[in-house]
Amino acid sequence: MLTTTNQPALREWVAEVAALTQPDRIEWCDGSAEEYERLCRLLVAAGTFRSLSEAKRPHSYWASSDPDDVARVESRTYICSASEEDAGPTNNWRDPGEMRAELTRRFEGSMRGRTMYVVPFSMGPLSSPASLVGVELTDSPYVVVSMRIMTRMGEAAQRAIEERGSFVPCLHSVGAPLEAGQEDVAWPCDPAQVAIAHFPETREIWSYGSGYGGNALLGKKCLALRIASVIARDEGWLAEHMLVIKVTAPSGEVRYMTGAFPSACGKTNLAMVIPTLPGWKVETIGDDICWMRVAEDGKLRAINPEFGFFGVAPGTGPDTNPNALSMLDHDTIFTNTARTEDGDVWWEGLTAEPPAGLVDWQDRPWQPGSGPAAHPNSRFTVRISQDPAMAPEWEDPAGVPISAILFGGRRQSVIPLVHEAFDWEHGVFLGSIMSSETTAAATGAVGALRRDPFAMLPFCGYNMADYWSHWFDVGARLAPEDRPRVFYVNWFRKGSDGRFLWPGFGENSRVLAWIFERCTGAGAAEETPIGLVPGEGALEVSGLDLSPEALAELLEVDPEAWLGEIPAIREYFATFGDHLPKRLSEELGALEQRLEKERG
Ligand code: GTP
Ligand code: SPV
Ligand code: MN
Repeated sequence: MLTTTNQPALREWVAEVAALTQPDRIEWCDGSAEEYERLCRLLVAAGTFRSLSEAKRPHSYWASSDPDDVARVESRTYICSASEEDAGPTNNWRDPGEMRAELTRRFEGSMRGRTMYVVPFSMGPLSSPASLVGVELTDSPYVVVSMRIMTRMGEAAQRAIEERGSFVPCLHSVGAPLEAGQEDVAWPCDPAQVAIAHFPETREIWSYGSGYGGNALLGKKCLALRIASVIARDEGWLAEHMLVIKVTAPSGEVRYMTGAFPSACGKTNLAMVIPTLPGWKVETIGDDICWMRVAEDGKLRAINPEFGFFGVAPGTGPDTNPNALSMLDHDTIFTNTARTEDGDVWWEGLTAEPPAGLVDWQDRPWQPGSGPAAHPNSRFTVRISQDPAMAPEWEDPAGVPISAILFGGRRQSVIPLVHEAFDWEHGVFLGSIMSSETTAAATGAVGALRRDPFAMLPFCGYNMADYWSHWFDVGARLAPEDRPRVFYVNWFRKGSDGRFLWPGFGENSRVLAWIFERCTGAGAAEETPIGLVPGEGALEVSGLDLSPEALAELLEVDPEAWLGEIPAIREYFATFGDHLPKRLSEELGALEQRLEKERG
């Protein structure tokens, strides 16, 4: 077991935080299997974990959170840059000095009666200079075991930190100190006082009050996206909320693609999709976060900085995502799913019929008709290595060269199944006007349409308009032939009966095949005012149970409906004032003109 460090900055910071938060004990985590086992046993004893049946799902656990701590809390997520303008109109800004003072008060004594764990971790392969290393100080053993799955955590990461002499400090407390003799609860937290604060200039993260997901596993959204996006802006690369896949055509030719879809809009599913189109193969590089750099060979190359998946359980079934199901067979932590009588887990979509004798995500007997048994944002935490579809090169520190970038979201109308940008600049425009119906991945309304540019609305650590400029700048450093093609997909268009028009999941491979062929020059496209759509017969639909009318509706570009979106986009762009890249207003004007011409 590690006991301390020769790294003065780390030693001092740990001592400082311990003096502030007053834990009973400090434990340095080495990331070993023994440590993981011990903490899981401790979580079982505390009632946070239940062991699942060894026969059904070996070495797996079920946790049920506090009902007020079930998702990311965007309204309490702050970017504390020195200037408010740097955070921009899409972020909650707080003055760094004031936030620090306020949080210092909250953290004072917040770990009393608990253990403070020192969790060194690396986002990205340990050997790679492109990796970012951090240390999370947390009073939650649930966070520690989750971080061991989600990141490269422990002794080797600590050595890397000692060699580099720097790290991103990530302070986390569930905010539930225990007084002497006070009994603990299964899921300690302080929902009323949640705050997830980022200090971009000093590259620090302070998270208080929540033990769930992106609020608490600070390597993921907080470091690998919000802080990393700021570092990427300064250093000339891209930190993105994107899946990364390797697509192999029947010819054996390979292309790599990334995809930015908002939370709970299909990244994990597309990352491990099994194509229905014969001869095609898709393998996973990453399912949620991707970092891209202009490499020495002139290509835009992507790595996945994560080590695990924190994926949405509901909807994961044998017909939708069989690779995920086999990956979840063992060594998985489930949070807020339902539980079966025989010591297994269940969620909506796992089987057509719920098994008898379920308990719901709050550990109460469940009756049909009483609402979902699993929380809609219930999730699995599992090592990437358990995904049977991982591409062998997924940990290559050089990254994979990207040929196509997909944007997407949930839109029941207007947006067609797929369209392609005319060029890189138009592609950046498509990313900037993305909108999607909200999901259970964040607290608040579900199904409300909102702008979510590049699927980064909750994750961009600086002014969104400056982020768009940054995308233009990165594109300008790529030779035209090395610029990835940009596409916009929508699996979620609905017919007049309110049902999804497109079967989705494995059938999405048909769209991937068209995108692939656009990249190799083989795919036919037709020009519309919004971009290029598959030409007559270019989208392989044979064998699909899809009427010609439904297909027409899926690919329809209605100029009237699109013109209807323009004023809202213009208004949205105006909120960025003079930070808005001029090119984006020009793209908007050009789109409007093309639409008016089409309407006649
Ligand atoms: P985060 O982890 O929150 O970033 O989400 P994600 O983007 O990885 O989304 P995920 O793949 O977990 O999918 C979220 C939900 O959308 C699940 O319930 C899926 O079953 C559903 N879903 C994914 N792909 C499709 C699709 O092609 N069609 C339909 N109808 N639903 C889909
Ligand atoms: C998301 O909300 O985009 C997630 C889940 O990937 S969480 O890690 O909770 O942010
Ligand atoms: Mn995500």
